[in-house]
Amino acid sequence: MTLDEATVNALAGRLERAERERKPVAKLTDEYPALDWDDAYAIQNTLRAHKIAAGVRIAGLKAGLTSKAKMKQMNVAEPVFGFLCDYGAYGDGGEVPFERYIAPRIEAEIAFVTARELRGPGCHIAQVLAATEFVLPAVEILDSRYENFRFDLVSVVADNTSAAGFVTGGRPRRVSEIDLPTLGLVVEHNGRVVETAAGAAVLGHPAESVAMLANSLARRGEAIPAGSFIMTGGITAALAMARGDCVTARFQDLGSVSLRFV
Ligand code: 0L1
Ligand code: MG
Repeated sequence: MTLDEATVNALAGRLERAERERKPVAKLTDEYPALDWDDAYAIQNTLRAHKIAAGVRIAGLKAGLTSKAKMKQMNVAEPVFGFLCDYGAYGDGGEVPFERYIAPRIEAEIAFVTARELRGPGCHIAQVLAATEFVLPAVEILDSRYENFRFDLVSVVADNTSAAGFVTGGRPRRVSEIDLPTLGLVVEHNGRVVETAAGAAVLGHPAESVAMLANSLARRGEAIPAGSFIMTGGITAALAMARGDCVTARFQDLGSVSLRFV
């Protein structure tokens, strides 16, 4: 850890303001080149504490950069973790106000809802599957608070992994009823198929993403509480959105999720 508490607080406030006012800021490592993982998660946690103090409810947790497509797109090798806010939740087929965001992108994901607490270290896929109530299809809305998409991994973690919103829908299923790694996905952008993939794109098995989240939280003495909603990371690369754009993500066995930017 390289930052003191006052700086962590000030940087969390900077990112919070950038989100609220839709005014992007320079990536934090421009000013703090030695920023490390502990600094980044401390800023993210402070951001979360500020939001909770302001009345925001935490709607879930997320893993990001969990697919080869995303890792290649971002030129990184490690997943990152963040949280989801109640004000970012949209219903299936919902209209998303474009002006709420700086430069929104979307990605299709498989979401888990847990029935029991998951605690690392050593959490693995079998424990995740045993603790899962159901899985359902989802689309994440990403919006970096950094100027011109210039960021690095630690700056992204501080900025709550670009989390901005999410849409769920489709058909919840028990994990014993489906094969998550071979589950197919088709993403349509304005009616045209632009991405095809399978669940295995997420770390070989989307449940691995949940296990890694539990193990990452364990390093900070935290666990995934029972009843958590968890987005496991984009199965495909993220797609940039413009006002008026429609997206439908069709998942094998899980139904579809759609949204429109208005
Ligand atoms: O959900 C994610 O994959 C996190 C992505 C963070 C970087 C970005 O804004 O694309
Ligand atoms: Mg994501």
